[in-house]
Amino acid sequence: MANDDKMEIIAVECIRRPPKEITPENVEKKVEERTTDESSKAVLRKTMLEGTETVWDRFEKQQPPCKFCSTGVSCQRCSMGPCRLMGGDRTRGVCGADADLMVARNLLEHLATGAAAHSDHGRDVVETLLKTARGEASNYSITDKAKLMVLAKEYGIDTTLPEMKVAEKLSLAMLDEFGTLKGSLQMAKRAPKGTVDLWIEKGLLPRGIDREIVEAMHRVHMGVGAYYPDFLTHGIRASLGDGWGGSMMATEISDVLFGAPEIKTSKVNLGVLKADQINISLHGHNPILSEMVVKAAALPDMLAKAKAVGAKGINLVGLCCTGNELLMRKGIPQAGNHLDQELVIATGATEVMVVDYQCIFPSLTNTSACYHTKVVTTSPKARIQGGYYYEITPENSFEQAKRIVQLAIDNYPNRDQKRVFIPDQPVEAMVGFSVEAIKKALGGSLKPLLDAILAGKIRGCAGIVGCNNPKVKHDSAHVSLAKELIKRDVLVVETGCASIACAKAGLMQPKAIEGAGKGLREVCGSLGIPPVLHMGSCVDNSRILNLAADLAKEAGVRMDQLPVAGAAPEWYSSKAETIATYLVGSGLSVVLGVMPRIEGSPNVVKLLTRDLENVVNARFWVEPDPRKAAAIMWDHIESKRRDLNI
Ligand code: XCC
Ligand code: SF4
Repeated sequence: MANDDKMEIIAVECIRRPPKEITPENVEKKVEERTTDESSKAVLRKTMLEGTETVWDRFEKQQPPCKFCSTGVSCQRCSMGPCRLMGGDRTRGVCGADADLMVARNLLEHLATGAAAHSDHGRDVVETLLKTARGEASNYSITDKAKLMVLAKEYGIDTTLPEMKVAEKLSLAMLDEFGTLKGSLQMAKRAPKGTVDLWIEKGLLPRGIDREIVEAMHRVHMGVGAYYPDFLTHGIRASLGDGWGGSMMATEISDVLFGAPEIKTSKVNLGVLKADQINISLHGHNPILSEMVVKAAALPDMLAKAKAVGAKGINLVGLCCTGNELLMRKGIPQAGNHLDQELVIATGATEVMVVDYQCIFPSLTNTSACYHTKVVTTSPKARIQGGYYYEITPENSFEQAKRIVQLAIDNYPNRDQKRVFIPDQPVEAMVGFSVEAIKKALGGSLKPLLDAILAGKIRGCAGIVGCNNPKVKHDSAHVSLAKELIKRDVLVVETGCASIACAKAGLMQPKAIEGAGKGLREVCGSLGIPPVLHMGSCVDNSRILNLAADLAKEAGVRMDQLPVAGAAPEWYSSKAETIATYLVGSGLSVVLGVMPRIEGSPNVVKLLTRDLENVVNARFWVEPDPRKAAAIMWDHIESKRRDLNI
């Protein structure tokens, strides 16, 4: 099968660790240091014995990191620099920027990057709905009609119009909100009135998604502002535009197209790959393509072709947030999270890894060169040297998905069965906890949850979100933090790679209530649900916002008054910084497990960890130890309870 002629495949090399570094003793030691997940350990051991380079090896080679960069006091913004603030008489860049400005400016740039990534994904989804409505994307249809109508009402669209007309008007209204000539984002008004009033008072209400991002990029240019707190306020506004705009659109419109998730059971960890089937892993963030691969792989003639090459079937597995989208809606098994991506290839059992965008290691094609896996890129925004490129559009996605499945079938005979190793114990997980599914489980509204909180059976809720980062032992902080919190009767909701970590650890099974406190055990036990709920992908942190907003409205309080806290124990990406910032901006305080690059400015640190409280009634903490982080969150929840007299 030829690659699309738009891109020539350049052969890339398998990168190997020098064999001298590997001894039987250090393999075991390193495996134990690097990950807590048993299935990841087993395949990581294989990569080390085979000498295949992984993210952990590259991380070691980067140590020690540059201390100016890691504390935020380096700047490459203009060509009078680059500049570093080295202390002594070197406390300003060439332009005169001091540490506070450098750190604040760098941070705003990260926040804008994260907001842009989520929101551009959101726009891709909304554009797909627009094309569907106009009859230009016949592979897609409207699955959740009720949700379409709810959104249409919210946007003031006449719901008596024909369904496709409603969908067209809704997509156009949403696309309008990227630039926006009107006042502010429609869905931000889902927040309780007290919270919206606070945003208006503090000048934080986002005006338009792209507008806030463009303004951020303007502000970080040399010689615009030099009053560091302004950068942080604007960072909150741009982040709120992501949370209540771009990300929320991605979530809501994906639900309209593919259905709001419902509670279901599936399997997770590297053991979901199958030795006797053709394995295709779906990696990235956007469900627009992966939903089509699911359809294509189910075609009877594809199964026949798979059998013709000696395979028993076609097995689809998810990775990262594309995986979360499919797991939540379709129950497609999830092979792993961020740090598992190379391991999926290293099992030797993956015929094709399809990627869309975000969190995809640029070196995946090098990893695939060590095995028989073919990496297929699909977005013009995210091609990778050495990968196949099958460009996906809303119009051609099903045809391209069929080509991708065919590529996997054709590649199956190239698999070297002697090099295949698949860990044998996938873990069951109950998933699919959209706000709609949670309400349904509770009998139609959030009132029973609120009552349980008021009665003190559940002390409060915690959102554990975000990535993996080789600075933290893979999955360890997510899992320990969740365990500590449920023990204290705190209901945990999760998204992204955090949720995959806890699913792999068995915390998303109803029987995980054994580790919960008495009250939480009773509530979850009577509903037959786990104490740790999977709410979806990274953009689905908007579901957490909606849940908190609904709960606050049910209780008649602002969001910042809720006994709720957030955490990102193993975050790495700018998207996670943006998520944490829109949670804080919405009144939900957040503990970060990895220090952001801000330590070079004690003033910025103080602003984020203390003074912000006076602006949005919420703040950041940084605490790498998950036990201490749990204690911080618990204290916070208890203090909110006291303030509410409950
Ligand atoms: Fe990426 Fe969403 Fe982070 Fe995982 S959690 S490493 S951003 S895949 Ni959102
Ligand atoms: Fe140096 Fe200022 Fe240019 Fe940054 S903006 S590189 S601090 S001169």
